[in-house]
Amino acid sequence: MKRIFSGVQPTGNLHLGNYLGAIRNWVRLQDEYECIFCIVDMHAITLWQDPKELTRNIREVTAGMIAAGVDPAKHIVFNQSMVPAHAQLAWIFNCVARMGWLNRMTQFKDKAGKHKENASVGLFAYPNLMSADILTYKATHVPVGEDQKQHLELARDTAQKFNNDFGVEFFPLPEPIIPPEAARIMSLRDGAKKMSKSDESDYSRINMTDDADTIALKIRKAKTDLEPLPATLEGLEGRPEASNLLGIYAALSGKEKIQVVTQFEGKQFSDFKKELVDLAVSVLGPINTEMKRLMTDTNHIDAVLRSGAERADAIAAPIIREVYDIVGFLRP
Ligand code: AQP
Repeated sequence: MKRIFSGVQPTGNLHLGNYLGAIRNWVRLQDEYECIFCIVDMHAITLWQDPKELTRNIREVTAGMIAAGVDPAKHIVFNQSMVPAHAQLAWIFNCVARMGWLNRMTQFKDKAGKHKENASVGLFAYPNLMSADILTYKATHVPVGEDQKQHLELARDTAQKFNNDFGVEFFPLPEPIIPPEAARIMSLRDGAKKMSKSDESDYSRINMTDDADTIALKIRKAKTDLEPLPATLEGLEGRPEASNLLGIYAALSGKEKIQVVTQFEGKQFSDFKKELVDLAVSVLGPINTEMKRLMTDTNHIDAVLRSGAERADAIAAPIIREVYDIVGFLRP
């Protein structure tokens, strides 16, 4: 069976972008693939995380995934640091991948900002850990958004170089799955920036933990322009905030963006926003309620993660043993 690996960082609350851009697609892929869904806590610490917050976020992200429809009984859900294979293979890949490859990664440039000398080594080597995440399970497919394409290319290059260096056909070259309706959700405060967990302003995103009143308030306060809504998609050019809000409506309703443009042609934002609030609350409300219920029983969440980690380890550990043999390490 085709195997998927996909991950989400426990760097804060899950938000609408994570849901529409990733988790909703994971739920759909569960029927067709054997899925490994990972809360990538080791990636999270490439930027400073408060330890107590990190623990809470690992549980909350798990609860959010399950509340959204990820099935931890049928598929594997666990946090990365519980399975040693990720770190073990990442080190080997640190020695396979080339500095030049990592130097070209745009996400490092974005996340390190102006002060690259002060960035952690982990942030620079992050793509090698991502390659290890995928290849330690010999995953055949990886669902990717636009922003992750470059990392998947690197994973393929690393797998290929490992195979060439050691003269083996060991790692498969993982294929991307680009979801047909991959939505890229932008900040509610700035249509040019993606909605992000680490944005300082909580008004920039709709969290999956937000209640109906908070969702309504954030949508009411979302940045817009002064024009009424246009009649065509071309009319959204140069209007990133309007385009984003209509895109959110389309993604939540399962409609094409053009249909939504036609539906709200000539309307004022105040009218459109009321409809968007109703829609967002109707989709996110049940997820929110279930997430809160799950968070009242952290023992259950921890048990889900432990069971997922055991199953993940059962796949990864034999692969790592083979890798060690290929590399020439003596092992216990
Ligand atoms: N705004 C977004 N629109 C669509 N998809 C998004 N994803 C994240 N933001 C958006 C997708 O969610 C998955 C998990 O992302 P992640 O947590 O691993 O890292 P990220 O992409 O860096 O997400 P954030 O929220 O921006 O986190 P921080 O602020 O910590 O960097 C991925 O599939 C991602 O594409």
